[in-house]
Amino acid sequence: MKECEIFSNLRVPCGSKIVIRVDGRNFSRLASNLKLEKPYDLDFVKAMIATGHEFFREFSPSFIYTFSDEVNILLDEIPFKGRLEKINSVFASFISGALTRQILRDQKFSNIIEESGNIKSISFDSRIIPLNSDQLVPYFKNRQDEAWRNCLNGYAYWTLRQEYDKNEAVQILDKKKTTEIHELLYQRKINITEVPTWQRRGIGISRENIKVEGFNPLEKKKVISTRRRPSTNWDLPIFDDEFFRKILII
Ligand SMILES: Nc1nc2c(ncn2[C@@H]2O[C@H](COP(=O)(O)OP(=O)(O)OP(=O)(O)O)[C@@H](O)[C@H]2O)c(=O)[nH]1
Ligand SMILES: [Mg+2]
Repeated sequence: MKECEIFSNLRVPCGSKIVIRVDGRNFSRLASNLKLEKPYDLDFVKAMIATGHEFFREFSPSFIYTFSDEVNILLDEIPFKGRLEKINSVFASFISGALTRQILRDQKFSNIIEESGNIKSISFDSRIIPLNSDQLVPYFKNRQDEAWRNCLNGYAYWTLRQEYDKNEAVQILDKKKTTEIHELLYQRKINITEVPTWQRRGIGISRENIKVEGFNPLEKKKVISTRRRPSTNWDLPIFDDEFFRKILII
């Protein structure tokens, strides 16, 4: 029956970089079940970041970019001989498993789960985006624009929900321009341009050179060496060529 496995030969194009983007399935329900803070829950965000670090240790990507329930993974070296089904399924299941573990490790979340006794399993969808070198920065800029839209709309929606019900809040925001949403928030004492950078621009994980102190037993003295370790950037700039030149070459 091997001949029925008709997708098993699909492979990513040779020579291109790839991004794998995983996105949480029905995380609006998860957010409600876990009683996440709105619009941002720092404990949930930390669980997503810890998941990213676990991914880094296992698969050594070049860069991870995350906001809300999505994780963008940039790979230089294509794993599993480029087999599409294998990459998508392994990565999505790895992220689901790792996030589940991180959530269960959090005392607040595990209490909520225990009390409700009704939390559905976490799952992610996954897609592969082959990119040539000219498309890499525009891709990440596009995701960062989405993070910003998500931030603006999230603040606007949850702020209005303090005064209105769901339908009214949606209706008020319908077809509003960005400047009008800024104004709406400003009237309610929220300056959206001053909320934490990670909420507006998302969070990155990349390898950084860090100095490590060691001991040389032959010479009996301290030595400083440089290691490359994954590091979380909570204060990303607006993505540009320069940013990617630095993180991908250093
Ligand atoms: N309250 C809260 N919700 C969050 C947070 N991060 C992600 N979410 C939720 O995750 C959802 C992500 O949006 P989507 O991916 O478009 O929606 P989804 O419900 O996951 O639906 P599908 O991806 O289509 O399965 C948001 O709508 C939020 O409900 C957070 O920090 N706090
Ligand atoms: Mg989702």
